[in-house]
Amino acid sequence: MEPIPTGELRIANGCLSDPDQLRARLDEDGYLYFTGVLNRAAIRTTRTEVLRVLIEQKLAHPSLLEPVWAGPVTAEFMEHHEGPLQRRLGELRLWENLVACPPIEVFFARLTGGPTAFIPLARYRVAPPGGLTAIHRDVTLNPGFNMVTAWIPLMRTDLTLGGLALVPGSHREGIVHSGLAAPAAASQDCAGQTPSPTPPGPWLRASYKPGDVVLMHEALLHTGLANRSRKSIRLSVDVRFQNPAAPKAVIGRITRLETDLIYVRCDDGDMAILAVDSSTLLRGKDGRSIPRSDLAKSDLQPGLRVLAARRETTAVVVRPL
Ligand SMILES: O=C(O)CCC(=O)C(=O)O
Repeated sequence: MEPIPTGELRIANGCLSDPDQLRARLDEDGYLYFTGVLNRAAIRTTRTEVLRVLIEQKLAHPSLLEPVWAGPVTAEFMEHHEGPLQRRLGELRLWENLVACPPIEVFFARLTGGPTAFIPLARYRVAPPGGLTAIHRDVTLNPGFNMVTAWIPLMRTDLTLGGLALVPGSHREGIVHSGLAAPAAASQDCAGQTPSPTPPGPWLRASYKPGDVVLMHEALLHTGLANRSRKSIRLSVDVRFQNPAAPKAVIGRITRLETDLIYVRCDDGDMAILAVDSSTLLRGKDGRSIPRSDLAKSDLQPGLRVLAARRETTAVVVRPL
């Protein structure tokens, strides 16, 4: 069942100049909600580019002013169109350009105390009428990165359009790493994780505007509420970055496999040798988890680009990029 939000997110703008207060609030609530802090022109550019692709793919009516759904029903969209859409949006490097926009880069750098270590785990959320995102914690299928998610609305998002809702403090509940498989490629970052029944709240949300951003602890329970409009599409993007103290994510191409070892030539030129043990979450191209005994015949083969988190020499997660 979909949660019913009973309150509003607490605005953190007042703490922006106080890193200790920001850290304390993120530790306490598991989220930070800032309003009107991201450069609106850059947000508008991202939204226009996303909408252009939706129009190209015949999923939106051909008007760059308003995102109006022209695609199939949600289930069919998720099954057949979401994958190609994400791939196309990925090729355009929209989120990379967004966070590289100088005022936005400066905003994040101020929070992280230096250049922000974004990882390629971003996701464009395109919610057609009826569309929602299952309740989940980002860490479950992507453990080990020690990351924060930044949820960025690309348009005004009121209760009718749905959008992000979360349970404050839920990051402190203790996490179950399910190692669970995602049942389909469509929603690789949350499918298969819906706790049932709906966890008790309180669930909080806000009426979001372009320029707002919500930062979330990786273990915070959250969801994308259903888009209850008749024809409008809800657009947002979520980007993720690592805690500056975390071991740097491994990003590169697998060059060799040995029993319980994966060799990755990293984009920065380093060679990472990742040990695989019973705690490692190996994921295939469809998001499903791969039993360690199946590694040699899995998607994780030499030549494949991957993203991995490690604890010392042991891989926590290895997944295709
Ligand atoms: O926008 C949504 O639908 C949900 C966003 C989300 O789940 C996330 O940022 O991890």
